[in-house]
Amino acid sequence: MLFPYLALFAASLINGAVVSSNLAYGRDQETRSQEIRGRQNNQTPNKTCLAAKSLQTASEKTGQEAGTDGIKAGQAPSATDDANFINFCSGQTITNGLQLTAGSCNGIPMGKIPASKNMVSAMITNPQIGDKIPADTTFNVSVQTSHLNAGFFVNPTTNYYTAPQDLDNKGDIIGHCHVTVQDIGTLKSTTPPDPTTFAFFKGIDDAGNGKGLLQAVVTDGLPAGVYRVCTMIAARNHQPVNMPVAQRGAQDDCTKFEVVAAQGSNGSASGGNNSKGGKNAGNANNGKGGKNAGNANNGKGGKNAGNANTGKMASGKVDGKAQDQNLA
Ligand SMILES: *[C@@H]1O[C@H](CO)[C@@H](O)[C@H](O)[C@H]1NC(C)=O
Ligand SMILES: *[C@@H]1O[C@H](CO)[C@@H](O)[C@H](O)[C@H]1NC(C)=O
Ligand SMILES: *[C@@H]1O[C@H](CO)[C@@H](O)[C@H](O)[C@H]1NC(C)=O
Ligand SMILES: CC(=O)N[C@H]1CO[C@H](CO)[C@@H](O)[C@@H]1O
Repeated sequence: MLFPYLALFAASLINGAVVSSNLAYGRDQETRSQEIRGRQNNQTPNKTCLAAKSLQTASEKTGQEAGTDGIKAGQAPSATDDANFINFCSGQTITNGLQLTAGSCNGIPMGKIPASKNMVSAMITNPQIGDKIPADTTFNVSVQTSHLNAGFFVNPTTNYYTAPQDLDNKGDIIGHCHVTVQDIGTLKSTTPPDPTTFAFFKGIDDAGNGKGLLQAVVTDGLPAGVYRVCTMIAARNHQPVNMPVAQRGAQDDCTKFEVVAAQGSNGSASGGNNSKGGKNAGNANNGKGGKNAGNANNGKGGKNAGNANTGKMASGKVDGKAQDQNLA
C-alpha cells in the first residue's frame, strides 16, 4: 500500500503550503482544520484551496538569490509568496467584477498565455497618419488585427476582470478590441494626454469581417482638432492581453490625425460677407479647432459656424462617455 501512503504525504505537503499562507494572513485554526478535513474526507480537494498542480514555485523567490540566471545591476527583487499570492488581496477592496474608479485589488489569475506564433498584432488602417477628416462627419476607425479571436466581451458592469485570459482551439486569445480617441492639441504634442478624458471610445463587440478587420463607426464624427486614436486589445473579461515573451512587437497600434472644419461650408452663410466668412473658416481650420473651436466661433465665426460647432462638440463628448460605461 505504498501508493496511498505517498498520496497522503503529498496531501500533507499541500496542506502545509496553504496553512503557512493562511497563518500569514491571520486565518484562524478552525478554518484551517475545516479545509484540511474537507480534503481528507471528500477525496476531492476543497475547491477554495490552491491545488498542488497549480503551485508556481518561482513565486517563492525574489530572482536575486545568489547563482540565479539573468541578474543585472539595478534589478528589483520580486515580491514573494509560497501559495501563488492567493490571499494577496485579503483585507483590501476586492475588484469583484466592478470598474472601481478609486482602485481595487484583483486576485484572479492571469490565465492562458499564447505561444509566440499566436501573439496579437494590430494596425489601424483608417484613419491613416496625418489624415484630415471633415469635422462632424461620420467616419470609421478600422483596425486589422491578427491572432485575436474577436467578438467576445463579457458584461463590463458585473464581470470586469472576473475570469482569466483564455485561448481558442487554435491558440489565439479570445477577446475584443477597444478604440479610444483623444484630443492631443498638435501632431507633435509632447504632453501625455489625460487618460480620463477622451473624445470617443468604443468597444468593438463583433468579429468584424471574420479575418481580423474590425471597425468602429464614429457617428457624426468629431469636432475640429488634432487627435490620437489607439487600439486597446483585451481578453474576454476586458483585461489587457498577456503575451508569452517580453521582447516583441506591440499588440496595440496608435496613429495621429486631424479633423478640420469643412472648407467654406459656412462661409457663404455669413450674410453674404464673403471675405469675412472665409477668414473665419480659415481660423477654425488652422489648429484653432478642437479645444479652441469655441474661440474661433466666439465673435469671429459669426452666428453661423460658431453655434453649430459648439453644439456638436458638447454632444460628442457626452456620447463618448456614455459608450464607455456601457461597452468597456
Ligand atoms: C472549504 O474551504 C472553505 C474556505 O476556507 C470553508 O469555508 C469550507 O468549509 C471548506 N469545505 C470543506 C468541505 O471543508
Ligand atoms: C464602417 O463600419 C461599419 C461597421 O463595421 C460597416 O458596416 C461600414 O461598411 C463601414 N464603412 C466604411 C466606409 O468602411
Ligand atoms: C462685412 O464686411 C464689412 C467690410 O469688411 C465689415 O465692415 C462688416 O462688419 C461685415 N459685416 C458682418 C456682418 O460681418
Ligand atoms: C449654410 C451651411 O452650410 N451651414 C452649415 C454650417 O455647418 C454646420 C455644421 O457643420 C452644418 O450643419 C450647416 O449645414
